[in-house]
Amino acid sequence: MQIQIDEARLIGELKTLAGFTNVEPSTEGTAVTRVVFTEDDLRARAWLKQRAADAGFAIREDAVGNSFFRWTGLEPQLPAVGTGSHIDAIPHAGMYDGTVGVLGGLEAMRALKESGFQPRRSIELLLFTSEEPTRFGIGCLGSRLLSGTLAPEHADALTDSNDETLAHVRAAAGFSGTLATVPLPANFYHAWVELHIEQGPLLEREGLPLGIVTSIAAPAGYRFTITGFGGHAGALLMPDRKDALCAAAEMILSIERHALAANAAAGSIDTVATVGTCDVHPGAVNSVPSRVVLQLDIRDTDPNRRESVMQAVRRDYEELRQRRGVTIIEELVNADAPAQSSAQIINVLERACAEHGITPKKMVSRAYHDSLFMARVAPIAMLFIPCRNGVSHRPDEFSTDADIVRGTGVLAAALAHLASE
Ligand code: HGY
Ligand code: MN
Ligand code: MN
Ligand code: MN
Repeated sequence: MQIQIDEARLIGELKTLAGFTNVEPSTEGTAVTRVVFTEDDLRARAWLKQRAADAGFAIREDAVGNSFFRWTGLEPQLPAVGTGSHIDAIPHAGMYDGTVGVLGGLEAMRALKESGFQPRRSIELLLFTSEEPTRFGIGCLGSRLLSGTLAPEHADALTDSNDETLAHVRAAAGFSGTLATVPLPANFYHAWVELHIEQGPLLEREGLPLGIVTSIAAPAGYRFTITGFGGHAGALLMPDRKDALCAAAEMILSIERHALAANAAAGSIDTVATVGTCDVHPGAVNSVPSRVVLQLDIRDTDPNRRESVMQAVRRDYEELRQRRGVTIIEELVNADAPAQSSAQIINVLERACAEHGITPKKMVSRAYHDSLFMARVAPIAMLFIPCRNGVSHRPDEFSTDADIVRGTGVLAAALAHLASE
């Protein structure tokens, strides 16, 4: 089935959405920062709701701000077909991560409706709250709650860098009510498909227009607080120091060393580990750091191998803790299982690709997505479009209009097949 996608409308909406941001224009590309529940996020949400209302879709928002835009099918009592993604963006990011799945999903539904297609099952577009970990330290907040993977009381107690709780921030954003109402009932969705940029280089490198995600790697997050003995950079002599930043530096290199060793031992590339933030206290040039907080993001297609890297890191930091006389507190933020796509949904995506003359690449998603948690409550798969140089989470993140339109067209065909089942 080939559906006519309105390219001008879709690309125009992507550019409009990119305008809801609060960073200075960047020379590298279209820089976007859109942190959950900030003014920019709320304005973007209001704009999107209006676009969905204009298309005649029914709108629902849950207690954490997950938004549902439903095209009611001929048999509305049947489990619906879901698609969607996120619009929140980490600081100084690009304009395509997540937004292609939300606006591509909206366009796919509109184009199907305008073609006269009538779905048997309802088709529902989702906008997930806080896919990025930027504000509350954990990714996929909305889809974790929808899938019953995160306890509501734990979620509401999460705090941001101003020490404001999710409970307070979401209420101020207009999302009140108990989070206990967020988890989806069993079999709510018949199928789930997310369209997303690859955020890696493989499709572009192989000259392929589309990928089908067969599995999503398992992400984990840890926070380490290292406390030493600080003081005057001139007067505190070296033998008397317990420099927390020097200890942190050893930890960061230990994490890198063990991730590389895991890959070497397995002859794989599937283990990745990143210390993306390092908060130094007091952070003065002439003061020996007394406390450092590191945030570790570690992922692997094999959660057992991911855990073996953590065990090796723990052995290292136990030794350095004693040698340097510092304390090290490890906090688990999240340790998630990987997700497998459903063979049935993969088949439907392959069929939709074939109808567009495309042979897709089967691939692993090393980035996590809300689909990682939707896989807990529905059969899922994902469609990837290429992104230039594999770059993402940077202003120079870029996908061509043609790739975006092609991915949206294939998504529309897949939604039509799934909604007719
Ligand atoms: O980090 C991720 O994988 C996602 O882009 N938030
Ligand atoms: Mn992202
Ligand atoms: Mn994303
Ligand atoms: Mn993601």
